[in-house]
Amino acid sequence: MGRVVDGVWTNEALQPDERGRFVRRATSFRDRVSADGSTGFAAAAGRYHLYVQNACGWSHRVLLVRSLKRLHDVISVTQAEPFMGDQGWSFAPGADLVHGARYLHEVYTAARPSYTGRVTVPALWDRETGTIVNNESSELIAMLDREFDAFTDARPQLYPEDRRAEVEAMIAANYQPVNNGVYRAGFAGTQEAYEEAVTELFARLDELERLLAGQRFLVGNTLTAADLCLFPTLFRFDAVYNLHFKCSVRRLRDYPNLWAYTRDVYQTPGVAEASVLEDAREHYYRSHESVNPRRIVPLGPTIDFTAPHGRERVGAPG
Ligand SMILES: N[C@@H](CCC(=O)N[C@@H](CS)C(=O)NCC(=O)O)C(=O)O
Repeated sequence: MGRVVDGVWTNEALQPDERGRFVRRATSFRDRVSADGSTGFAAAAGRYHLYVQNACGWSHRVLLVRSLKRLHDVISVTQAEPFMGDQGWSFAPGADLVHGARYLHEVYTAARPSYTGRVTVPALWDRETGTIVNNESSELIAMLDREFDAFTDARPQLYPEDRRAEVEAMIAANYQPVNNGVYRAGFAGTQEAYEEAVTELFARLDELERLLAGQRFLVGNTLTAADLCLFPTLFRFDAVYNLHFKCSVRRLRDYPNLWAYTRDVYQTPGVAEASVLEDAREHYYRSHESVNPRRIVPLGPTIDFTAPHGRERVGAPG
């Protein structure tokens, strides 16, 4: 995993902080697309292009919202290759419809020639101004949910007006212990940093297990953005994080409510088609040389996300 310094790709290893903890840097493209164009980036069909990889949980959130909002014909997508090598994310020949680039870092330096920082997916490219608008998944999902309604008939309420604050609070509460927690465990440089991350991760999963005994989804009984933010981590949990990142205190399948809830979200129309576990296995086990130097991909476990979840009546009145 390298980064760009003053517009030039440098291949440097990821460094934990002085206590061995994994520290995620803030992303640097933070503009917004708006329905009325007041932000300088007006929502439009065919104007924006998403760079993603199915393996990446942050990309997965954005692909889920694009799928549920049925924005397939409005926002085009380039999938990077699942394996991330010395030059970071790369594209199969011809895959990058906008730039014809070989590497994602070329797209970042096309946006900002003197860019310094990491080169991450997801990233939203604007064909009109020739730049990356935003590369922060939590902001991208809110934009896709709110700003493109003129271009789709799909109306899922991912941030219901009366519960928006609760949805945002739930997303924030799961971010550090769970979504980022698996990375903090997997990329920890000391035993202490690893244990801190894993302890917080499972404490939060235990809390969510209790919460989901009484309600179908994270914020009440309808699916919201909070579920689409948690789901990518749960979807990868047993196949990747449990083994590769040593999140091994319990498996997802050991949590009856969380496991059934994960199947329930998976079986929501639009979710399965945007969820590709094979790319995740290929990416994590093969790309992270520091974690898995021989790049051996484990066989199994086989996980059936299509098994009946039985959660239709959870939280329902009567
Ligand atoms: N804050 C970003 C994080 C994105 C991110 O870290 N993506 C990973 C893939 S899962 C990446 O591209 N990593 C490459 C790198 O850091 O060099 C978001 O949520 O969108």
